[in-house]
Amino acid sequence: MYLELQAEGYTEVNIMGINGFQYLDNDYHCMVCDDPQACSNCDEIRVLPWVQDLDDDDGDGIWDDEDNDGEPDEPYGDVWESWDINLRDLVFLDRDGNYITRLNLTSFNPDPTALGECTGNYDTIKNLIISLY
Ligand SMILES: [Ca+2]
Ligand SMILES: [Ca+2]
Ligand SMILES: [Ca+2]
Repeated sequence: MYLELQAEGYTEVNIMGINGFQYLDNDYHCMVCDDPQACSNCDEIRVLPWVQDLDDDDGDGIWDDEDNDGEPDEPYGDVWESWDINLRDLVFLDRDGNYITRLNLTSFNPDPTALGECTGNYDTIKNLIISLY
């Protein structure tokens, strides 16, 4: 969708992923598909940026462990916590960074070939992005 929007002239649209802090140690290679040969559910390297949320209240770029127990002081990262994020939430911001809305992709399959009640989800998302442009 990102590449489609770019090709259609919506060159200032940005889409990025923010990995949950609680998934810090999970393998991310299939998510970003940096090695398509190693992953069965992706065919080509993905172009969207993928960043990692942290619990980093002191802002030093390292997750907080003030009590030195080797465990994070808070279970959720700062972005996921402050935005009350659930896994697979897709959050829409306008070009000024204002929150517009969100939907959850677990129950809203964005696959353009999706059938049944998911038919059209891809276009719904794309049209929402274009309406915010
Ligand atoms: Ca925090
Ligand atoms: Ca820190
Ligand atoms: Ca700790």
